Amino acid sequence: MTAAIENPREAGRTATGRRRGRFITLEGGEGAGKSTQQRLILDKLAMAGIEAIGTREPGGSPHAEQLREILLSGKAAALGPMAEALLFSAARIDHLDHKIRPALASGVWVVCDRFSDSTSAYQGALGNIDPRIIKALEVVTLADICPDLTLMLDLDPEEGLARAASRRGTGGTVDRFEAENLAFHRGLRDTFRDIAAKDSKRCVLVDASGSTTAVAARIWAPIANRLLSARMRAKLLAVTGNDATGNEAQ
Ligand code: T5A
Repeated sequence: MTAAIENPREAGRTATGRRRGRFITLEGGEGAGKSTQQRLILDKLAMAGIEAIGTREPGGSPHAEQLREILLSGKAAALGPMAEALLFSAARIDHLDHKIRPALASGVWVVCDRFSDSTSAYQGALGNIDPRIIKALEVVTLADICPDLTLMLDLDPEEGLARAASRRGTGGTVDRFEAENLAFHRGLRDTFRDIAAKDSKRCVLVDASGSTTAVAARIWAPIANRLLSARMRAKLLAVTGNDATGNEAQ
């Protein structure tokens, strides 16, 4: 027996021999279109014959959803950014343990609306927490997990906030972070761009302006190019006539 077979995780295989699921995260400012694009990615993965689930942060598991309510209502804001970072991390640990890790281990792909880069940006950079502390928190929280691909949706914050406001309509309430001023949201955009530039192996910066369809095409190209096998692309090509890598059915 070879070492690779003895250690299925290292070989990218699950214990049953199925390939480990891929982990895609969507990051960016408020109203950049992450949830919209997550739905479109899941549709396309299904067409390529890939079993995938969508999830979100904060939240995604029952206990993490309870923490989401506390965090987004602003009840934890008075405790300061460090306490908020710890609460986001606690939610993430539960989410990883109960949803993300089991899915990936069984060969299911996971598409997550926000993940650890949001803690780096919102609590770290804008909450002025020392990057070494954020890094240490990440090591403890994520352990063996790292996204295979992070799509950073880049949009003028004024446009993003306007999109979020128009979706909310007149009845809805603004959450804890959306309520921050424009300077905060501009700082966020810079921080996400910075994260993408520093970790280009994992991250792709995507222009999130323009129509939903135009953004979806920009998003799908790196997924197809980086994560899809030839068999998956062929299936997509057969179903849609286009695999988004420049190939078209004859
Ligand atoms: N947070 C989160 C932290 O501070 N630290 C952390 O560690 C984590 C994980 C989460 C909040 O928590 C903070 C960040 C956030 O403030 P949330 O409600 O999940 O709160 O907030 P967002 O993730 O920002 O979700 P939004 O729904 O506001 O933004 P999305 O998902 O980026 O945007 P989406 O897809 O819902 O679209 C918004 C509207 O725009 C339209 C949609 O139809 C919708 O109406 N739209 C477009 N319109 C025109 N053109 C396009 N291309 C469009 N795409 C979408």
